[in-house]
Amino acid sequence: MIGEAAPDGPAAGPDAPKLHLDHVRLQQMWGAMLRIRRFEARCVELYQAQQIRGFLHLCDGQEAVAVGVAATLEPRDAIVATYREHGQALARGVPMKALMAEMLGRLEGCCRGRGGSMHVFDAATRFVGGNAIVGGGLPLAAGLAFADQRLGRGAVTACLFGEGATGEGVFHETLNLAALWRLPVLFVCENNLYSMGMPWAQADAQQEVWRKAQALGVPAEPVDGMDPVAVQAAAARAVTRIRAGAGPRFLECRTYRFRAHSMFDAQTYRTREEVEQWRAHDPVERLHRWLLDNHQADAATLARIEAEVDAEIAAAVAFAQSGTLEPVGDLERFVLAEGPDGNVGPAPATAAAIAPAEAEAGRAGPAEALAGSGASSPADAIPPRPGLAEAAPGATAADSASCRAPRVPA
Ligand SMILES: Cc1ncc(C[n+]2csc(CCOP(=O)(O)OP(=O)(O)O)c2C)c(N)n1
Ligand SMILES: [Mg+2]
Repeated sequence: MIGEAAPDGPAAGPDAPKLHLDHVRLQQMWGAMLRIRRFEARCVELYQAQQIRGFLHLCDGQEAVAVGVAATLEPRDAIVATYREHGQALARGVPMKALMAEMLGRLEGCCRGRGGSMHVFDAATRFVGGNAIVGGGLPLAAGLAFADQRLGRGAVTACLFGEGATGEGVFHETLNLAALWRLPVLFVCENNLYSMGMPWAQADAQQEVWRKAQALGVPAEPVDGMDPVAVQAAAARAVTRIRAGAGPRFLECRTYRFRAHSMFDAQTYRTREEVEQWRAHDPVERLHRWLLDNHQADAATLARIEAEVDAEIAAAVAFAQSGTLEPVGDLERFVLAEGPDGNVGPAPATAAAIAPAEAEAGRAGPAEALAGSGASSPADAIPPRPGLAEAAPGATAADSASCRAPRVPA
């Protein structure tokens, strides 16, 4: 029931806090979901007016998951998402103006307009994308969490994905390693019952997604994904345990998308009746009604929040529309980084990351060096660049060796 935390599930621990939300927080929660709903509705209009191009996947119906999960995270934490990520970006705190400008492909966007709807990224809020590959975010989240763990940052990575991703091999590989190495990842599956036009009922032998995670050694529980309070309560319990070093946790948030998979979808795989039945659980409408019925808000307060949301969206659209399109001459910028000598090479972060492997490959014989390079013949192999290892101060071959054999944390 809205406003009350669900009883402790299997992912809960003895020190898990109870969730107490006052009326102000519940009103904010409603406002946060409405903000996402209206933002995306405006995106549809801009898409139809051909101001937003490419693909557009809406989370219409799934707002409670984004809002409930984001509420449990701290600034040091990270989020890894899918192509259905506008709501999660907004809930995380990616500025709406920068997000709308990104949607319109403007230089003022959070990725200079280069990411667009499916690849929203924002370093300041550790919103690590936006990923078009189903399941692609899972190993990325594990990698981030691995780095956070080794650097002792105490951060948690929330990884959100659809139930379709749990059919990918990478789901099993990632959860296995996350459990083995006790990585600080909160896995959040948004089970909206469909992968494009494929009903979950016809796709997987295990209909209860959380049991798949449980089988891989990750404590898991199902959650009402249409109730932001239930999601926040479950996520808070899980995050407490993860931060305490107990390893990953998994939530299956049972939810539904009211609109099409993307903008081109005849939706022949489901009936209008089914959509209407789910609309009775609409998280935005439901919390609105609950706030009024339980005297946690009056109509004037909710109308004021609504007006603030609309004004913020109007300002974001105006900002984006008056933004700049990147000059064609700049298109090759950021593909390769310019060095002090004006020559181009891998960007510094990439160079630092690959330096240990390059140093190692440089010492190995040709056959060994080829083995990890993906090249089929010596002619295809990229030769180690002399001097690259020195470009990454402190990076040594020993580092790369220790990366291969991580210790299980105490
Ligand atoms: C590896 C891979 N396979 C197929 C696709 C095509 N594809 C795009 S979205 C999608 C459905 C994914 O469904 P789900 O994981 O449940 O997420 P939802 O769209 O429901 O949020 C598919 C198959 C893809 N992008 N990546
Ligand atoms: Mg799905």
